[in-house]
Amino acid sequence: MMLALRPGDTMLTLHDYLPSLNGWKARVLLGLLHVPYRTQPVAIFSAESRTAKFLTMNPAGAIPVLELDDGRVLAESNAILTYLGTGTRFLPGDPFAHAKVMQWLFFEQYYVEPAIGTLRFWTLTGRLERNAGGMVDARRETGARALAAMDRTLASSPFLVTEDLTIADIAVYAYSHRAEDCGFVLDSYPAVSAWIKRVAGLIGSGYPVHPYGPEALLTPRGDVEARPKLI
Ligand SMILES: N[C@@H](CCC(=O)N[C@@H](CS)C(=O)NCC(=O)O)C(=O)O
Repeated sequence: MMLALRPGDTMLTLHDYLPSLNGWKARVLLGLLHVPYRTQPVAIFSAESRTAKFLTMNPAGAIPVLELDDGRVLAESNAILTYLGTGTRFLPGDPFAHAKVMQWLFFEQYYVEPAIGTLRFWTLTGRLERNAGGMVDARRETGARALAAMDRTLASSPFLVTEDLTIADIAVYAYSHRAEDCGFVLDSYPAVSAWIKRVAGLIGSGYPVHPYGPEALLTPRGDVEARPKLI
């Protein structure tokens, strides 16, 4: 299978917002692959992700976006992982194992990011109270379901798909390893806790999780509130 990129072949630009763990996924894989890239910061809380120019790169108006040398652009964190991972040890070429990786990438976008990622964002930026009730309860239930599903798989396997780290682990780890930020108890999921240690050891310490800054906090003016989902 062809590599999408060879180190040194190209200079990529990652349109990113540092506290985002969706952006973090791309940063981690670029780092593990030793692919150099520039960062273009996007002030998502000042609507920089909603300008006409940005919307030509990602019609959904969200980071991360990977821009190639030739101007082509790719949005959605897990599509970026798939592109960068193609032909590398982080994405198996065998069709079944490849599809299993996709299973976990879709799982992450349905059960993990919208539940744990959103609850974490609400918790850390003062939005939890405002959304209390059904909105929060449904996400707590989905997040717990996700962690339980991961725990079942990881009870008999060191990683989600193969005997080693793949982009499935990077994607699912991103928000789940910070689930305690929004009240989940990871000790209740022993196989997940052991996997988190394993993945952290392989990723290393070079990819910090950046805290949300004051720009992300809910303001009494309410203008930030009016904006769409931000995690
Ligand atoms: N499913 C997308 C979600 C991307 C996303 O929600 N990005 C957030 C930051 S984590 C964003 O840029 N929000 C800005 C906005 O919605 O205006 C992915 O995995 O990349």
